[in-house]
Amino acid sequence: MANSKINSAFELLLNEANDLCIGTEVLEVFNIPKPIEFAREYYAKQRPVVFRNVLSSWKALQKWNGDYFREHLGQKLVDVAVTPNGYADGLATRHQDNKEYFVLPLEEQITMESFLDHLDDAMGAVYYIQKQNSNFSLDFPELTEDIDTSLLDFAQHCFNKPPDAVNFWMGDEKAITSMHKDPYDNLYCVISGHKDFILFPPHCLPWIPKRLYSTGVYKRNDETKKYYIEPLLQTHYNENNDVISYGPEPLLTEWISIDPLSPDLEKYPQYSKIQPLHVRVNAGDLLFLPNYWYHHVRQSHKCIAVNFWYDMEYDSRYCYYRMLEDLAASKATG
Ligand SMILES: O=C(O)CCC(=O)C(=O)O
Repeated sequence: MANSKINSAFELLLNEANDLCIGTEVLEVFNIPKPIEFAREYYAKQRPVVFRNVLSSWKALQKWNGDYFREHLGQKLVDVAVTPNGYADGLATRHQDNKEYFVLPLEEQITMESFLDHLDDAMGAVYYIQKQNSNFSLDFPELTEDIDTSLLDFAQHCFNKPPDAVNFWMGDEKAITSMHKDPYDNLYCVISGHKDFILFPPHCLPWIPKRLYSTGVYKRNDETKKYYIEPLLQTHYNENNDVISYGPEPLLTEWISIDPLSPDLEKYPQYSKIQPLHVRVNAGDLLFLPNYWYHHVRQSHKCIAVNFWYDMEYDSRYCYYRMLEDLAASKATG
């Protein structure tokens, strides 16, 4: 199909969505809804909504902060993501070849006490507890009683399955999660501080540039303590799924090219056609973020959050989305 035809179809998509107010606001609600209300108004329509101040009965709200963790979990080993610039899983230029890479963080295990010291070191590297492998359930059993998950039943009834992962997040204002989307419906609960989300609905895909990047990982030089990017190579497996070799091809990762905090509109003029949504989620608030919504996240100093990821339903909406991906890619390649 000619690019001009694809473009006018994309324009139709955006105009229809805007006329119908689809993906044009983040709703605010001041109570926990009934399950049927959540299912009908938010989940079925895949509308993001912040439930304000609904977590106040959680003990975590009163207890969790840097001082409490230092006193009660000070010697506990925690897995942290370390980066020189605050972008764990983000784009950065590797000066050796002046090429942009998708870079994974350096992963370290340190004590909670040492982690908290790093958060207070304004000049140092950026430390973030952000392992998305259900690290809350796996690594913090001593904190689970501070969270009453029955409060989330209104949504769990609707998802009709347990969460695939429950993640714990703690970091400072330099830690930024670059824009991406997830195949999960997300209940994001802020316990201390605030998080600032920038959102785009899934149908904005054609205007959000992305491409394949070589993948790297941050390493730290033992002597100079300087960080550098080490390129990663593709892994090759045999028929039993054992690793047999690496490379020589670089490992590639598809990632979003634009930074919503300073979009390069000369390079990506199409991005100006879409409007980001901004929402601050404060301590005690719960954000329902539907699957495949693009999100970019910043936070206040020592912000603490727990989120619940539920596997998305692979329904017709997903199929339309895949078609859109294919159309946008065929347009990009001409
Ligand atoms: O809190 C963050 O930094 C990122 C959260 C996120 O990306 C998610 O919950 O999917």
